[in-house]
Amino acid sequence: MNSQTILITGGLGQVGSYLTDRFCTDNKVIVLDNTSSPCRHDVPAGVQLVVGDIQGPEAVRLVEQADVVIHTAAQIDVNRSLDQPLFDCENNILGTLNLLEAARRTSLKRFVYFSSAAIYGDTIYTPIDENHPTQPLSPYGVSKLTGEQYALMYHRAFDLPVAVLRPFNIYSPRQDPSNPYSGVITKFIERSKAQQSPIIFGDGEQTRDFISVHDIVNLVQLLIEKDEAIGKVFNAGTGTQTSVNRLAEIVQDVFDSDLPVEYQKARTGDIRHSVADISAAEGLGFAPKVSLEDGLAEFVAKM
Ligand code: UD2
Repeated sequence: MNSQTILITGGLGQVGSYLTDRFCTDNKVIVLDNTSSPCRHDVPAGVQLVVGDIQGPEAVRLVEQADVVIHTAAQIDVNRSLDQPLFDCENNILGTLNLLEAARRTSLKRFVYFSSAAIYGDTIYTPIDENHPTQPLSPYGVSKLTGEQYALMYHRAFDLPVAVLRPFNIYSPRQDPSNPYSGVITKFIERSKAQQSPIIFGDGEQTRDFISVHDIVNLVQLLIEKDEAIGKVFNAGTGTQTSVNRLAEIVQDVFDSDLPVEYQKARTGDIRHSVADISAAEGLGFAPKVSLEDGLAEFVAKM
């Protein structure tokens, strides 16, 4: 990738911070972040940090300077979206639209939009391909889907070179453990560190497609480099489904723990099975590289 000016919205967040780390060595990276994410990181030397909102005029100015926009900034808490749907809508829909509208007047090389597997809602069939019905179960799912629709419409109507990513369950050691809604991997690791049993909601036979943030970064790089990605949506998963019971076993192996697992009542609305069909991403040359075992070992190495 030749050196470019890359604007990363949400560049202090769990995913944005890894994108910043990867791209800042060969590019000029500008991070726009409102510092609402509890996962804060030192911005690497040479990266410009602008504290501000994606809905504001500052965001417009920064989009105008960029060759590439990677838009990860969002209200990401599903439960908060249920409590405050207007807040979710303003951040995720109006914020995205503000960036797209600024991008429309530029000659951007790529606008990468971070959507979510939450847009699919209940699983009708597995593996979930990009044509699977979209029936979101939360305002968050609706706002992510609406953002996608706007982005793809800007491609069709205004020729904006948009590419859309639909991540499944992303994990990384930078996910904030104090957030009650952080992912199951972070939860299991935190409890194992404290020598407590993992808590499993339900029978543990529900499955997820857990993808390391490093594989997400690799896929984003392909979305920027490959023109075939323009105007398309891509699941970001590994194509492998892992049950929560199996995950607990792997975490316990990593921590060399034999504490019995604790079972509690299943979460209301929990999806039973989720696994991505990643053929579209594979068509761009994507292949997930980080196994769950290796990804979890990285948590221990960072302790
Ligand atoms: C993921 C996303 C969420 C939303 C949703 C849409 C993450 C962290 N969350 O929720 O933002 O997009 O997908 O479908 O990626 N579990 C336990 N014990 C725990 C914590 C969780 O058993 O201590 C179970 C939980 O009931 C679920 C599974 O683990 O069956 C995964 O839970 P999660 O919160 O990591 O992610 P998920 O898929 O519910």
